[in-house]
Amino acid sequence: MRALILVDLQNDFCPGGALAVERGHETIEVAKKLIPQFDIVVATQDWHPPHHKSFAANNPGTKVGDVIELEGLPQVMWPAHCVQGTRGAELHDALPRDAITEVFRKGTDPAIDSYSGFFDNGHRKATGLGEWLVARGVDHVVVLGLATDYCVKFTALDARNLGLDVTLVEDGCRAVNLSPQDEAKAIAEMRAAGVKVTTSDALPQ
Ligand code: VGL
Ligand code: ZN
Repeated sequence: MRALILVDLQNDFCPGGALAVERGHETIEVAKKLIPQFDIVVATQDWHPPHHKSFAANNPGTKVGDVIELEGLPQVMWPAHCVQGTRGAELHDALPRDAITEVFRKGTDPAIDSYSGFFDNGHRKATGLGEWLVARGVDHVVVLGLATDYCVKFTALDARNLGLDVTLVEDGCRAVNLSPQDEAKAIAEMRAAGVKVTTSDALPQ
């Protein structure tokens, strides 16, 4: 059984948003094209409390792009984004909500970030997505969304670690690229972990 995972297709990661990813909105059209091909569609939603420790504003003396240590893990400082209950945290309006089977929220613990849709960055707590997929007989996930070099990458790698087949839809992803090579590095890392990389047109039906 296959499932489509839409990673963080939220207003704040699209142009005009608080953590806008260049051409991030172009992923929405790809998602809309693929959704009808799946019986199970999962969306992840970055869902931070206002005092989340991944925000530079909540760590005096830091600025966006700095890397600090948080709970013993390296943590990039981000602008405040995807704050619970705000417009920026909502899934993009153009997504057909009735076609999304379930939404999994992440990043709710203020002390630790959660790029992956499966676990926080320290692999301390699960979101429930893994068990939910297994309970439905899912053995293959097709992944797209925002951003390639953070939440998409860690979601795909965790899915591989859970023993799932993983296909990345490259044209359905866009990267933050804090450094210019981050997108290419992320895709190479996913490939090395056994993620198949394809395009939306080449995806087997
Ligand atoms: C993301 C940075 C911070 C993402 C989320 O969705 O890739 N990136 N929070
Ligand atoms: Zn976040």
